[in-house]
Amino acid sequence: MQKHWWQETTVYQVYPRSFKDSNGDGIGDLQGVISKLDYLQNLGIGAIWLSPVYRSPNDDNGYDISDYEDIMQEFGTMADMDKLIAEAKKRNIRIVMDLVVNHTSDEHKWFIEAKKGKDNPYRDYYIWRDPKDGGVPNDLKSSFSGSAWQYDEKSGQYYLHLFSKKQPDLNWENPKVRQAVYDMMNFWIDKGIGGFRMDVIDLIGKQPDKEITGNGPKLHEYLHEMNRATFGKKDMLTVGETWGATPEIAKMYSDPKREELAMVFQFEHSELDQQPGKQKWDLLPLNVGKLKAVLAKWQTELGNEGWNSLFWNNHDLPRIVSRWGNDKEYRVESAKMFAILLHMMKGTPYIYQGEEIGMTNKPIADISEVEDIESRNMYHERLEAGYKKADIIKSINTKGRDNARTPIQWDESENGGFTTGTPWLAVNPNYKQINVKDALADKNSVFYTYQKLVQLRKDNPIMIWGDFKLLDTPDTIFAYERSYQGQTWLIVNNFSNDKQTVSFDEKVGETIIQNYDHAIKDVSKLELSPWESFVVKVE
Ligand code: TEU
Ligand code: CA
Repeated sequence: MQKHWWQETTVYQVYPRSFKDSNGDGIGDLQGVISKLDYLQNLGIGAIWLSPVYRSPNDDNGYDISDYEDIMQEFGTMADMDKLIAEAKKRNIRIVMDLVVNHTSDEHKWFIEAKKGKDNPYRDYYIWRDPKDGGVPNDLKSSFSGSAWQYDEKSGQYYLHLFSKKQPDLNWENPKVRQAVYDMMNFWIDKGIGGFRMDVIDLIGKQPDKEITGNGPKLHEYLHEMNRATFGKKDMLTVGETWGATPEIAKMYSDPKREELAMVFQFEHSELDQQPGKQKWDLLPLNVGKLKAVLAKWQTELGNEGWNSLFWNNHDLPRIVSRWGNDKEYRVESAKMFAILLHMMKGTPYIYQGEEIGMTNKPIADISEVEDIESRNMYHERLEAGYKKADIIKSINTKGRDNARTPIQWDESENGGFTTGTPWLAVNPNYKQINVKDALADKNSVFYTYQKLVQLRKDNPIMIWGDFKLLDTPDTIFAYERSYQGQTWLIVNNFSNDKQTVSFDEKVGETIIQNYDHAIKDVSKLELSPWESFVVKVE
């Protein structure tokens, strides 16, 4: 397999709205990102996945785009964007743009035209259907609650929106839509970006009349066409967001021979703490044994026909240290364990902003504190359906997207140094204890574990190319080996609040990284501390 920069690098996701506000309006912006590039360079990352910065009315925080070739007013200007790309480049950081082309905003000029009538040239850019028996065309549901069909008085037809009604789905069967998307991608490629993260890309092959949304029959044909028309010859980082991927499907996207994408985000591990067949709000405790089985399967099944992306967090998921770690007694230990466990696996690691200092979920007491459209719509839907308010709030506190969207805590000053104004979403009140400034000043902080992992990746090809083998241990211990060119590393993680004993046959040498400071010499009888994690060379 040919080697690529995007296999060797570490990616950092910036959610610009919450990263750093430069002008006191309470909203993070591009100048804010530019002002923190030195910090990111110090962390060592090689690419930034930038959540959407395009012109948007912000019904879904920029995932509803009204102009793909312009910048959201609150975030700055195209000149700021060009500056960000150039300043990042000076620091060997590539900018990976978020590509949201399953849908546009209803305020996009294509949709404004399309709404004008059935014979408008843009009508067929979207998906319109006649009513059925005086109601919606079929039972398709929106991810943000309710029907996926919205009635349009003027034409007497419904349009499809798999997300909010302000996010009408594009009609990928229309070749003009596809060409318009490719032209737009080339506009950005010409600016010197490093790639694309492709929002819900597995939905573009949908067949609404058959109620097929994910993994439609023409999905891979479209992606191959996109590859050829845009980034194909440019060695870019392209990562598809694919909720419904199995390893077999992932290989279809990322087998180099097929000329589609570099890799995908798969979410199988992320759905283990919800009741099977239900929604993420229907909570279930994590079974660590299942998590190990799922991750090990993905580690081994892609072989040379695919490449993994590794992540615990993003702007849609609760923070890992609160979700599966212990953000109270063992915040630092468990945050470091998740870091080591993830970065030692095979694939390209992604760090979500704030993860590198062990930021935590921010609990809310009332729906008035929630900004996210997904949580708000679910709240009202479930209230009407008779759920108890306390249970809904519990689901939001456990799984709601605002958990990961609170502003970055830069220092101990008011609003965590994120803004001098009123933040668009309240800062987590723990900013006095958890912030970047303190993390940088403490050589034992979570930050330095991340920094070290990023550097280790640069120095040790075994981390990138080594084979993965899960070791047979009790459920609460997640242990595996990586092997490359005659060398083996042993990675041991105690996934629990309790001490654990475990033994391995290996003779071990040098310690590569660990989250406690006692020496690791003999692994034949180990007593692991809570959330202990270490990596040692096998002799
Ligand atoms: O997310 C896709 C998606 O399906 C999420 O809404 C997901 O169901 C949920 O948040 C998981 O808990 C992408 C973006 O990442 C998300 O921010 C957007 O809201 C969505 O697409 C629509 O563009
Ligand atoms: Ca601002």
